[in-house]
Amino acid sequence: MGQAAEAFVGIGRIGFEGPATKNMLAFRHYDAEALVEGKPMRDHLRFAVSYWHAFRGTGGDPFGPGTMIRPWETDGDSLAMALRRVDVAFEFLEKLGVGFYCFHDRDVAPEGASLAESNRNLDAVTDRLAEHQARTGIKLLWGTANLFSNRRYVHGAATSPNVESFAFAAAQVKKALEVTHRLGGAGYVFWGGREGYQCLWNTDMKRELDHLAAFMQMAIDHARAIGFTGQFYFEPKPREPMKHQYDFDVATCVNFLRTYGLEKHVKMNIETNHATLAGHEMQHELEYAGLQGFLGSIDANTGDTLVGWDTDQFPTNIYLTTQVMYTILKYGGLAPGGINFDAKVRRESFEPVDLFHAHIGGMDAFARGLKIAAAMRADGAIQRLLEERYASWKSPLGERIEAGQESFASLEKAMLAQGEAAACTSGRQELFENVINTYL
Ligand code: XLS
Ligand code: NI
Ligand code: NI
Repeated sequence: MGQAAEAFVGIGRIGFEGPATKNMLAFRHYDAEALVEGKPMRDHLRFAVSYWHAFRGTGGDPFGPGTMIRPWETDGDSLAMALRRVDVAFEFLEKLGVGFYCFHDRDVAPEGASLAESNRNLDAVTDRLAEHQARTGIKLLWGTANLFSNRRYVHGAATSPNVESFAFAAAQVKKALEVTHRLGGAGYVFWGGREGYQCLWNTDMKRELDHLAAFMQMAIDHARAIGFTGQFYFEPKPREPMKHQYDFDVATCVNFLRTYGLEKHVKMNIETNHATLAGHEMQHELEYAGLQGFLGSIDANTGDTLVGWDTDQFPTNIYLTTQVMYTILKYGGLAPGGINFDAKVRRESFEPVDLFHAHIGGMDAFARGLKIAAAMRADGAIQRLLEERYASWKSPLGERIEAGQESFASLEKAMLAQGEAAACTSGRQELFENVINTYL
């Protein structure tokens, strides 16, 4: 590994300086070693940078090409460039002070003219990634395969009507799993990409779902065969690029996994902007995954309420991060998952320093959310209000119903004797909301 030229000139290691600092290239709230509920912030949050957005994002949109100024991008999609880019990426990760990164196979290494050449490219880049991981201690939170950009995946990969698209995707995921394993990855993500449909008339949905399940099972089998013990994740998204995607939301994914007997192996990787595209709040998706035992990892970002698309913006809303961290603490944390910034700087934010501002803001927003959530839990006021709301279930009648000791007949008897149910209590939504604002 040669001595690479510095890419982010003039930017040093981002440090914790506290809320009063005037330095915008510093953390105000994220203090990696600080203890929250007895655990260092770094272990609660397990931040990861997305290789695809941070190092492959160009700022292109349907109306114009890329705008990003990246002085190190001199050599297109060549292998030499891919190797140099790894040096740049690790300089960024180290300076930012995050513990993890995530990638798709084709983010890190160029696709070759054949599968064998693509695999060779990936091996060469994996060597370089491994060297930097060993040097810095930075780890791979999860790997994945890009099964949606190449033309062969025009109709999907595991759900394609064309069998060899399925076969090629299988070969690609086999390799991606081996690389993830070699890099000690803590997890592997399945995100549908084009696994869905544009038109139901030309789609055999049952067959496609069966194929998707078979594909996942083969991936799990191969992972076990090579000794990969990381966590598998399924990442819900209702649409984009397809009109409908089979991984629509958490409830849909959980149902799919249970239907096909995959539930022991796969948890959810929940993305904020995908939750909102599905018509849910992120808190809903986290809560539902948590109560079902499927809360795995999160892709942190946010959408724009005025734009109905996956805009993948960096999260800065403290209310949102408080909801997220409160739910995560409630369900015992994310590890071996983490918080991956699946977010991109705006097309108009085209300078390298903007990558720092974006991640610092996201990390600080989550650190604040964590501190606020912990304060709420320590104080217990919300928990007490919640218990009060359900207090009637602590009555002998409530306890008997919850214990399965009542029936329609016995309940009818009780209500006939009484004539009317006891008056309902107020929901106190505004009180709950006001209490939450006392912590912000
Ligand atoms: C796209 C998805 C994707 C996954 C990984 O919308 O969020 O980036 O996280 O394939
Ligand atoms: Ni994502
Ligand atoms: Ni997304």
